[in-house]
Amino acid sequence: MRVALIAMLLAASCKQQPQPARQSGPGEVTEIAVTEKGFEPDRIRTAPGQQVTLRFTRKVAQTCADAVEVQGDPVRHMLPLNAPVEVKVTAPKSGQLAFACPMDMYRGTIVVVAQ
Ligand SMILES: [Cu+2]
Repeated sequence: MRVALIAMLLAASCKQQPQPARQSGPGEVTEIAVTEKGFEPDRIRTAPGQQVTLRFTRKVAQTCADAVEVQGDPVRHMLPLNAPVEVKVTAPKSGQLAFACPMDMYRGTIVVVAQ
């Protein structure tokens, strides 16, 4: 609870600054489409240690990205066509967290940005 509160306060105190386009805040869901180009967006910024919900929706039938795997998560999340699948991840304290299709051809990155 305390961590969530601090995260909310941090988010509130940052309101004056221009927000990056794909910032994922507390409790927010980040929509990620799977298209012929791969994951869109493929870069999501978030705060250190933030819980992030990624909602993947596969929009193309012919793609090898019919599932997604998140670094450090042993679960392969299947992505049925046009059916949103929510994947909860916790951002590391710094650095990045990668996600990719099972063959590691299409990739995305969650970038931790210190607030
Ligand atoms: Cu692939």
